Formats: sequence, C-alpha cells, structure tokens
Amino acid sequence: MPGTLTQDQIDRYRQDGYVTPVSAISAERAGALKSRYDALRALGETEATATLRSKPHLVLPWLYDLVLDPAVTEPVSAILGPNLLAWGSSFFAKPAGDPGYVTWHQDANYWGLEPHEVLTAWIAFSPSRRENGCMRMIPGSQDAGALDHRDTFAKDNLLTRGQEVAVKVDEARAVDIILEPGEMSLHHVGIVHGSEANISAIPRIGFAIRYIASHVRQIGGRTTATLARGVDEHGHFDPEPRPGADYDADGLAFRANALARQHAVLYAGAEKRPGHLRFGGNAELWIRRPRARLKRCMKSRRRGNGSHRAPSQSASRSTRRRRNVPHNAARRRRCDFYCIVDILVATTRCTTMASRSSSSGTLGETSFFQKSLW
Ligand SMILES: O=C(O)CCC(=O)C(=O)O
Repeated sequence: MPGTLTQDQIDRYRQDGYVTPVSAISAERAGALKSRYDALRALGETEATATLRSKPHLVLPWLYDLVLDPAVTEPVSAILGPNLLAWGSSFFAKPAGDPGYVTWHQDANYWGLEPHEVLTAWIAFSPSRRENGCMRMIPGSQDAGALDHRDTFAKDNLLTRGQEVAVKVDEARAVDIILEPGEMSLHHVGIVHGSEANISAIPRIGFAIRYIASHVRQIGGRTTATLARGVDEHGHFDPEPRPGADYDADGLAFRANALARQHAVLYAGAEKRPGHLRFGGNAELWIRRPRARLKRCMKSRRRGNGSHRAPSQSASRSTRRRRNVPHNAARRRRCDFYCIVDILVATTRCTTMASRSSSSGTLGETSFFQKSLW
C-alpha cells in the first residue's frame, strides 16, 4: 500500500509551499530507472533522446507508468485531490561537474494554468545534495503572488528562457532539498526555487512530473494532459495515450503534436520564440522583405504616386504619357499585387518549413530547446 502524506506534511506544504522528503519508490527501482536513463543518454544527441527534456513519458512507457504510479500519485492527491492530470514531465539532469544551473523562478509565471492547484513531484533517480546542485526553495514565497521575471537565455541555464525573478531573492532563507534515490519533493507552482551547478563527481538526476487537479484550465489555448489518477470529469485537456513501446512512431508523432500546441501557449511573450531559431535568419528576411515593400508603397502612396519603383511625382502628365507610365491607379494596383504575392510567398515558405520540422519530430528541439522546457 503506497504511503500518503501525514497531516503534518500537508500542513507544511500549505505553509512553506513544498514538502520534502517524501518516500515514493524504492532505491532499487530508482537505480533501475536511472540505468535506463543513462542507457538512452549514452546514445548521444538524437531526435529520440532529445525527447527526454519534455514529456518523455509520451514516448517511453516505463515513464508513463511512473507518472500513473500510486506510489507517486497517492501523496500528490493528498494535496490536489483524487482526480489528477499530468500536464508535463521533464528530466533535470546534471552530470558530474556540470555547470548547468537553474535561476530563481516561479513556474506559475510561464505555464498559463489556473487556478494554481498545480504542483511538481521531483523524483530523485540519484542522490541530490548541495554539492551536486540540489533544488533550493524559498519557503512561503508561493504567497508572494506573481513576481516580475526576465528572460536571460544564459548558456548554462537549464530553463528554456533562462528565466529569473526580477527582484532580489534573500538567499539566506533558501532551503536545500536533499533527497536520496527514490525520494521526492513536492513543490507549489508559485514557489520561488532554483538550483546551482554540480561541483561534485556525483551526477544529479531528477524526473519532474507536473500534476494538476482535473478542474485546472490552460489559459490561452487547449493543450493535452495525461490522466494520472481518478477521473477527468472536466475534460479541459485532450487525453494523452500510453506509448506502445520505447520511441514508437505513434508516440513520437503524438508527442510532437502535443508539444507544438503547448509551445504556442508557453512561448507567448518570449523574446525568442521557436520560429526565430528553427527558421534561422531566413524567415525573418522573408517577412521583412514584403514588409519593406509595403512600407515603400505606403510612402509613395502618401506622396500621391502609388509606386515604390519609379516615383514620377514630379513628372507632368505629358511627360508621363511620353514615358508610357501607367496611371496612378494602375500603379497602385500593381504595387498592391506585388505586396500580396510577397506575403503569400513568405507565408508558404514558413509553413512548409514548420510542417517539415514538425513531421520529422524535431519541433522545438533545435539549439534553443537543448534545455528542459520549464
Ligand atoms: O532540477 C532543478 O534544478 C530545477 C527544477 C525545477 O525548476 C522544477 O522542477 O520546477
């Protein structure tokens, strides 16, 4: 019988915004899961292994089973109630000596989920200590409301945008979340938390599952979620199926589509968006070219000329006739036609590239996304 939380643990979660350590799975099972993770990582950077960063449970059945495992969901439901969905999952891994760190941030700022009955179960597959970069929490900060954040996009920051709170954090109040393999911590979506680099010889590997109560909604668009426990009596999310086998084609395709939909919500307002990096400078150029043409047209229209090509504002009617220059209205029509063609060409090119990259399952896995999605 999996353990639930004691009343004291529930009270601590409500007061501090987190509770730790919570027994979840056995140390042996955590070790076996870590071995599977290590085996995949040893394959190097492939389209398949890139999925470890976001919603890997949609392509690896043994992770899907962990997301649904009562050993994890029982304590979570002591806080969120009997009906749980998993909105996301992600590995946060720091190999020995890894410079990767996580700046102080609140998850709630980026996820667009309301109400905030949302928590993360962070399951340790390895020991997690101060020296190897364990998570750190600022107790009670979940009650501070939404703090301003800025995007840093710093190289070693494990977060997608390198996001950090834009206010000074009193680090003297930070608490280290020390875990043994198989233990987990539960943290509130609004708590300020982060972690430092791994300066030890011991890898730090954690699997984070984002659970939501089933009445929680995604603001800004419909996305997908996994029914982890109980029933989904609200239907705010499209259900996510269990993959048949590691990296089978259906799982990969479903995940790529689910992430594309989630990105549309997660990157709203980001300084860098998937399009910038996936398309490189070209898409920008294609967009800029018709825009520039449009601007020139508008300018020459203002001058009463209607053409961006051969302004002949100053030429007399007879000179224009001699030069065989069409009437302003005809020029204006031609100018509008060129603009429309340009815009259509730009849109078609961008759409083709987007569908090419999503059908190959690489959506969101370019350099910007070499990081966890959260
Ligand atoms: O694993 C870490 O260091 C940070 C994880 C994190 O920010 C999260 O799970 O919300």
